[in-house]
Amino acid sequence: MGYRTPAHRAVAVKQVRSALLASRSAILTTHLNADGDGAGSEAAVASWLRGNGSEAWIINPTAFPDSLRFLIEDEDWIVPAGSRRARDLCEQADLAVVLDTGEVPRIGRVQESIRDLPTVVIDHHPRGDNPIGGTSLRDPQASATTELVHDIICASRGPWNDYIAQGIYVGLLTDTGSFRFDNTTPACHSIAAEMVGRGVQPETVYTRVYGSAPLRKYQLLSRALETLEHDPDFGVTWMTIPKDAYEELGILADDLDGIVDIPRSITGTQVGLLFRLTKSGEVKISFRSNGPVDVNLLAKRFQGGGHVKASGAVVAGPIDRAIERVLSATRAAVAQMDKARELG
Ligand SMILES: [Mn+2]
Repeated sequence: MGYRTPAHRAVAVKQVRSALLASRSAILTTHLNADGDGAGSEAAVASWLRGNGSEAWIINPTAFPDSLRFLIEDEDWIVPAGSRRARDLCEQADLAVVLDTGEVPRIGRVQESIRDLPTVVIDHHPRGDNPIGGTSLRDPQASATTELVHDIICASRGPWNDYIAQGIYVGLLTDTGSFRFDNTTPACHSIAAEMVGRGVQPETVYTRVYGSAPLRKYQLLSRALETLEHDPDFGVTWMTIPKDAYEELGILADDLDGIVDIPRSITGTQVGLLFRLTKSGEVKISFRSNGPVDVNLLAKRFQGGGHVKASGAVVAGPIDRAIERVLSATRAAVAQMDKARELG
């Protein structure tokens, strides 16, 4: 049973492919705090465009995570936003490619740099309130943005290389929680299999992505676990990253990857939450759903968003007040869902 690009996205795949192939110099970007799918998409698109003889540069709104640098074929392609070089490259570019988000606020300061460029969006998030314009390939049915990137590269028959295959694989791996979440589709496994056939080594990739956490991550986790709380009546479990530990240990944003899966994994949990105070004194919330509660809708009530089962938002402090507000909205969402199920 071979994989084929689903018919409903075939037209958009071709439009985006044409826009990409017409570019001589493209700026690639992704959402704040790039994850495996954002960085994997950038890695694959950059190598593919370079393989076609175009220039491709990666300019992200926040620092490119050190733990994902191995994905990029040539680290010189990564240019810090706000630098003189970034400005020059944006001026010379003829296209901006936004990956793994389609919303203006999610690309932060990069929005200003690419304002005058034609834009292509490749994304699998549900459309939000502030969409980026231009040519787009958006499909929430895709398990990861790299699934869409795969379709574009297939529609062009390559050229392939190891970095393209690895970037696509890592997007699928990380966005499905290592092929566990319900966005793990036959398509996702077929494409992953194809990438292994193209030379990706699952164990090597696993070790680089998950098997080499800095000690500080677990030191932080042990402090955070002391805050773990569970409300059995509503199936809500939450945890807070202690601010002093965060600072003392020199924690980086990507050290927090996966920590929200702990409250989510407690028996009886419908919604898992992680709270963290940011440098600017706001409170960042990660939402994870195990059941029918749509945490994209829930996060939207706090001007955030994401996916049905994984989303985020940032609200004003102080943290105790933020936790109170978010918990009460979460309990209400669970109660509403339980009621709908009783009636249904
Ligand atoms: Mn993604």
